[in-house]
Amino acid sequence: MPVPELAPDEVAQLLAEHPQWTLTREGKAITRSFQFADFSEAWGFMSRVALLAEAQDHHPEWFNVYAKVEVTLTTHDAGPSGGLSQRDVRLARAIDALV
Ligand code: H2B
Repeated sequence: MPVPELAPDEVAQLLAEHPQWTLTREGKAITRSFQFADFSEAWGFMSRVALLAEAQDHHPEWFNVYAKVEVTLTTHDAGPSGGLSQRDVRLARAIDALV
């Protein structure tokens, strides 16, 4: 089901409220890097994010190596070919509340 893409002022508000996230993929996604003490902490974080993602039916793209986790949020169903939506705002907010 198509989801509305964020308007430019909504993207600006997202970045202002979540300064650790940066725009990527020509403004179609946001990304944040997390550094933990070790793999166990990183995996614990990923497990908690996975539960949030399932509850929100909105799933991150991510990369993990040992204690580092890079999270990218985008909405595949937004606009004609994917982009940012309120689903990404909601998940970014929930992830930020975890750390
Ligand atoms: N996650 C992300 N990142 N984008 C989506 O468009 C998306 C999703 N769609 N998780 C969901 C699942 C969709 O396929 C279900 C059917 O609502």
